Amino acid sequence: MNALVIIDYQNDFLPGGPLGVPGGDEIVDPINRLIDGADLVVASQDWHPASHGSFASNHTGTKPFETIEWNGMEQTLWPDHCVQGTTGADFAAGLNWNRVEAIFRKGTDPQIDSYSAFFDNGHKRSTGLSGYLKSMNVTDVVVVGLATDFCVKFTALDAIAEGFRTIVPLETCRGVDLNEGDVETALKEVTTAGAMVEDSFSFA
Ligand code: VGL
Ligand code: ZN
Repeated sequence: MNALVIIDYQNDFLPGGPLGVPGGDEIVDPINRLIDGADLVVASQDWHPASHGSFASNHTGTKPFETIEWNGMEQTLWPDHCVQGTTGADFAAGLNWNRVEAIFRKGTDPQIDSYSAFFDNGHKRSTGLSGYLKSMNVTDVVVVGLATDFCVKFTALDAIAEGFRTIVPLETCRGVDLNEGDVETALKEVTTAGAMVEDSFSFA
């Protein structure tokens, strides 16, 4: 049993949005092909309260994309994005959302960020995704969406740690590359951890 896990394909992460990922609008067709072929399709949704501590606007004297120490962890500060109930937090048009069986929201606790669709960044709280996939007898997970060097990366790392055979098809992901080379480094980490990073992929 395989599952397609669509990461954070939301309006605020598309070009023109406050946290627009370059080329984020170019991955619709290849993701839709995977949606058609997957046994099970799930999605994550970045879903922050306006008071979220990952927003630079909630720390005086900071600017977006700075890194600070926050609650004992390194945190990149972001522009306000994916605020609960806003259009920016809505799933972006173009994907065939009808096949999505379950949605896992993350980043809801104002005191911690959550890049992975499985756990928060402190690995303290589970979203329930792992248990859900296991209850559905999923063995193979394909991770697609935004952004390669943040939420896709940490979701893939957790998928491997949770024991899933994990595939990341590059044609279905785009990265932020805050510093040039971040995407390359992320892909190396994911590969080293045991995921299969492939240019393109299709379900047999
Ligand atoms: C993401 C930064 C902040 C992502 C979410 O989906 O990759 N990146 N929140
Ligand atoms: Zn976020």
